[in-house]
Amino acid sequence: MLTIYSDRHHRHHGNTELIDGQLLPCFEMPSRADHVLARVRHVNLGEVREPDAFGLAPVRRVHSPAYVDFLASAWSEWAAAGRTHDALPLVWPVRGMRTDRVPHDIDGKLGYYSMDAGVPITAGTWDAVQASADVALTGARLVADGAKGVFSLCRPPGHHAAADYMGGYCYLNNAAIAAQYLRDQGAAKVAILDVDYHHGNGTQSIFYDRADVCFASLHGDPMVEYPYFLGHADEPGVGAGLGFNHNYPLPHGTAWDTYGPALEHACARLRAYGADALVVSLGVDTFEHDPISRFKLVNADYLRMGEAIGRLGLRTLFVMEGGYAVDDIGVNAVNVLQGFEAV
Ligand code: Q9C
Ligand code: ZN
Repeated sequence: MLTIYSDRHHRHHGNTELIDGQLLPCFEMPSRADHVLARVRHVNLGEVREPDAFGLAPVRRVHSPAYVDFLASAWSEWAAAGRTHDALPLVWPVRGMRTDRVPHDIDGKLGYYSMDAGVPITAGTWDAVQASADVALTGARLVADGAKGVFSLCRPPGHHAAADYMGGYCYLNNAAIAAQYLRDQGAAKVAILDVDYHHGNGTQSIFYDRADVCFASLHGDPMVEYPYFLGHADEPGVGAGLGFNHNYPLPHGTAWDTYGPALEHACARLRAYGADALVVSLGVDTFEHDPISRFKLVNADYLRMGEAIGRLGLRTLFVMEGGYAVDDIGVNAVNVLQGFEAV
């Protein structure tokens, strides 16, 4: 399988994350992608190729112009305000507050365009974020041109980012941008399967009212897990999109005996949908030793996961999302790809 990778992801390296009341080093760190790339090379998965530059037009097919402009200028506005540490949001417009006016001040903008504080913006973030979208788009073009399976080794991840907000380590929604690109290249129907431990709230919200992209997600139950405010089973889609959104909230402690049947159920939905192509949001934070997650999948389960995806028989783009057990992230992600290829 071909892997698309850019080392420009190194330009995004946040310093600190507020978690459990503590300021800790960011779990979403550059070594994550380095370990996955090392594993791709170790098992000779296939050629590793640099992304092409697509510019912002395919990004704007998914994200609002104002949000893209915000991302592009956030660091320079932050630096112009005299700040030297990472830019981070700290106040949000919740129930009853005004969202019809975008503040002029960078602190107000950071809150307006985010859902949480897990999104440090550094001097190199926008460059890395654009490279990550290009990695997804390059893979999508290869799939559109007929490739059976391609791995877009994206970093930073994307599935928490919606049309006009960032969150959960995500800035641009790489999987959504790729899915939209596949549509624009002629695929009538695109399926998205999100196996990251966390609900793909951004992807769901982007396609929630659409029938041309069907979204299925397996994740920690939002009653007890981030992102808390989306991802329940009773979110079927709206309008034309009714019936094209499928959530599988699963309890803490979920192991393969529960996960496998849920995955088969999700795959059956996507099979019935009759997609022309599949995008997989490939997070491996479902792993038993993931430091911020509560599922119990083991290394070999990722081979089974890849086989189940492979049995769909669809042209498939794998887009890297989460996974924070750095020592195992490469084995687990590449196991999915090898399971897929073994079908
Ligand atoms: N107690 C992705 O996997 N914080 N994002 C969770 C856990 C945010 C994860 C706190 C996790 C975001 C792409
Ligand atoms: Zn995740």
